[in-house]
Amino acid sequence: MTMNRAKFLATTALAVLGVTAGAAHADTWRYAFEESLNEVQGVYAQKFKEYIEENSDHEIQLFPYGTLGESADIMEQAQAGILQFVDQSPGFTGALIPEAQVFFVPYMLPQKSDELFEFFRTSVAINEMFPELYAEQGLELLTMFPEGEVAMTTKQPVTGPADLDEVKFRVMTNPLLVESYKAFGATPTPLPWGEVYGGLQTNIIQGQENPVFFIESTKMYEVTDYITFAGHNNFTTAVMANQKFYKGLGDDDKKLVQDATDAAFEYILNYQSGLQEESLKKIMDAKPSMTVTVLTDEQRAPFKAAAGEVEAAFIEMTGDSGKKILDQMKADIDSVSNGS
Ligand code: 6CS
Repeated sequence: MTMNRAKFLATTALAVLGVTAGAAHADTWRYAFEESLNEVQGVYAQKFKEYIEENSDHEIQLFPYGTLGESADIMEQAQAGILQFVDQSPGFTGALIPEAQVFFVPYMLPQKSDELFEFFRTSVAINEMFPELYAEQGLELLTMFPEGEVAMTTKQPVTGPADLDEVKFRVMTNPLLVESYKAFGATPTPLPWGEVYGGLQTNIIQGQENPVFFIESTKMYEVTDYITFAGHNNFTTAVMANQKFYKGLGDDDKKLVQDATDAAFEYILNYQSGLQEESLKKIMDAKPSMTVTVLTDEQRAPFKAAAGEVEAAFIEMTGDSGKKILDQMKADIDSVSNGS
């Protein structure tokens, strides 16, 4: 057999297998997240999928909340390489990466959305320091993005910490959130998401916090009567890839994943414009008796005063490494707040 014929046969065999020299494989990648398809994480994931599929032969399979378990389950699956991509919020990552709890120091993140978005785009802590910490857990941190201001929903009115006395308040399974709600005067109760609606219904817990879109879509308003804005935080989430998978990608696929991440990031920030107002309106239409309160500066003051205590607890939990992240976050926030 001449070389030309051998080459012809080999090329034909590869073509039959769907492989041509230099072309990328068409793979199926699995991506799980903590919300449903039409909630913020799901909208982000759909945009990511759309970008990947429009710009390559790869396919993304999406696994919304509940299809593969709770947040802790999908994280384990991503670390094990069963999933290529996962969205897990720092609210659940605290046990694995204690520094990720920094997002629960109250009143730290900017409140104005343009400053908040610019902070997420430019933060050295998020874009340079956190990736190293996630890498230690076998994860490639692709992005972090905000999902909206968190509001408390409770069965009784809240105008100050005294109103949270004896209130069993559900928090994500995160030691610093426990400290935060202790400092706010409540009895914090860490629970996975799946237990929250039933817990409120049966009065095992009497309060919880979440962004308004989530309070609406998950019908938290059915089992609570008051929504209170204390302005203490914005819900942050994070998207990661299994690191072994990511490192094994060719340069073109790595760029594809990065570009899809960036496209979905900008999309999800725009998507959130007006979302809180729309969601509040839907809640009020569904339950006109719901009471919505935006605390005044004076009413917020005692919650703000608790922030120092929470920050001290964070440093105690995380030591030098946490302090460096906290200092960098503050510097990143200052630079967007000062417009420099
Ligand atoms: O509170 C929680 O557990 C959930 N909240 C949001 C906004 N997303 C996912 C998370 O599980």
